[in-house]
Amino acid sequence: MESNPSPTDPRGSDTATPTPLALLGLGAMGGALARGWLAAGHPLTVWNRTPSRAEPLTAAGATVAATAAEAVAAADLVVVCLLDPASVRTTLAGVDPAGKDLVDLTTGTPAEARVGAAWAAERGARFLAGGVLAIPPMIGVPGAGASVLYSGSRELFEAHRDTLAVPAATGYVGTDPGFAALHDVALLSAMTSMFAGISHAFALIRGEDIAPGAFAALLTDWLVAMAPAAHRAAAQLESGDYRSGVASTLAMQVAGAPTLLRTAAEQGVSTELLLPYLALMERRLADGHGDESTTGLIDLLTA
Ligand code: FVH
Repeated sequence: MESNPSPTDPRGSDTATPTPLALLGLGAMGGALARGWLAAGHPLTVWNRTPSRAEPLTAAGATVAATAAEAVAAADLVVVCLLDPASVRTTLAGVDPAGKDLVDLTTGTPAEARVGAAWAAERGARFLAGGVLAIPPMIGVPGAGASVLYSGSRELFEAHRDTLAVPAATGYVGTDPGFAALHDVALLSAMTSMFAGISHAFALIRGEDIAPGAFAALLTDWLVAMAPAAHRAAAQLESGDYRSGVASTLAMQVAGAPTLLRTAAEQGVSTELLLPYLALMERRLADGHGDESTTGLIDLLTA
């Protein structure tokens, strides 16, 4: 585990020494990355399965390769940003990556990233996996908050960190090539549950004389105020003591849950997003942990 995986600030568009690189994949994300490196003056060779997607980049200075193999041959640093691990396998089949520094930003599972790393190692390439924490419009925009968490070859990361930091801030989370994906998916999973909560909250107020915009401001402030719960959970996981510093016990939260359900019923809103979490809380309470925080639910999920 790295001591400080928090992404560094983006280096900006003009501080990295121009480094030739190749990019496979010019979808929404790949295209945004390409524009970031080109704007910063990095010589860029691009390849995309559908060649027409590369055309707009030629005006910005990109060299278009006819094949993935040709693109890989064009630079020591090769970035891959394709739809999924299967498309990466298809694209790299028959490509010789020997001696290359391969950076795969394609979203996948930790195990899939480890398979990619093994594939690269068997062929004499260094490998770094990256989990992109951004949507395309954030890429290359200072202050927009785009970041990429990397894991795998630390030597590769150190050698190219300035170039990698051009389109998005960088963080390094360990030598295990699966860790970038694990961090990425863990964060995306938390985001998914947050989106579920936002959906339920808006469903409750829908049809009432409440302005969604005004409610959104309250909701945002509330979610930000509650976010430090992650640090409290971390401290309890590290200490193993789920009772320390508990402000809202599990018993209290289970007691309050029927109000959430009755309100949903009054408003004609489905409880399908709430019920799985409430059921987990009830199970933990039934196991005799009413005086703890909800950190113990993690024990149930991993049992
Ligand atoms: N866009 C986003 O909001 C998210 C943000 C977080 C990270 N994700 C991941 O980034 C990867 C690329 O996503 P994308 O947004 O660029 O995706 P698309 O615009 O759909 O472009 C897909 C590219 O992959 C190529 N491709 C698809 N299948 C194949 C294949 N069998 N062989 C070769 N290339 C393939 C596709 O080519 P084409 O359709 O233009 O010919 C695009 O270049 C992804 O892992 C996200 O989860 C983005």
